Amino acid sequence: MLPELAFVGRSNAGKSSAINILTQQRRLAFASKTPGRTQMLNFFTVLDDAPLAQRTPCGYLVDLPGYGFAKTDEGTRARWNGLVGGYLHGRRMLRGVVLVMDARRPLLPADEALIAWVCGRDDLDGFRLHMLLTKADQIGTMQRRAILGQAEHRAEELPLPVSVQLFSALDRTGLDELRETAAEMLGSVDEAGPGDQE
Ligand SMILES: Nc1nc2c(ncn2[C@@H]2O[C@H](COP(=O)(O)OP(=O)(O)OP(=O)(O)O)[C@@H](O)[C@H]2O)c(=O)[nH]1
Ligand SMILES: [Mg+2]
Repeated sequence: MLPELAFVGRSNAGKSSAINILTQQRRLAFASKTPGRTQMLNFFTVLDDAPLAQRTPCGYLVDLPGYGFAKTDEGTRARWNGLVGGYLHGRRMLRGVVLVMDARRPLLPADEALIAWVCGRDDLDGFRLHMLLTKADQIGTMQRRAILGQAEHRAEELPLPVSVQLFSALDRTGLDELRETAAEMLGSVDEAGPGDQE
């Protein structure tokens, strides 16, 4: 069994886009303009950074359906709780969660509910949370600073190690940082970092 890193967040936050950029498999995670597009757990294999022919899988990035989109009915919500909630709570190979939030609207009640869900895991030992403030291309420098500060402040209050960063799938702001953090969270830290080789 390989370690897993789950991308969670509100619908339309940019989870699939972040995974696409990270794995550079543009169409695999089905980024979409329609909120609620991702409906199942999608697993993407991460390869180690051995020379090309010798690469082996070292973990999975897991693209999860979003929560909190407007048209959610009871059935959809129950399905989400069962599928995603069950996965986040019980999955032993899950090493951490990347909480993807639109930098213009971070830490909404649905995000806080997700944080509470993660903090309720039986096994928080070695578990990490990474807040990915995405669509940073949509805001200016001052706002970026303020939002980063706000998220960092919230991070300090939580009972597990939390890191925070700005990101944009559009202009690739923060891509290296995300790549390094994902590798660390999967436990495959390497001086060079995966993806540094051509
Ligand atoms: N400007 C900007 N748009 C982005 C960025 N990342 C994603 N988007 C857009 O936001 C929309 C939603 O992106 P997705 O990656 O499909 O979002 P998701 O979180 O996977 O959504 P669900 O699967 O519905 O939960 C798409 O129109 C993307 O093109 C970004 O960094 N900047
Ligand atoms: Mg998606």
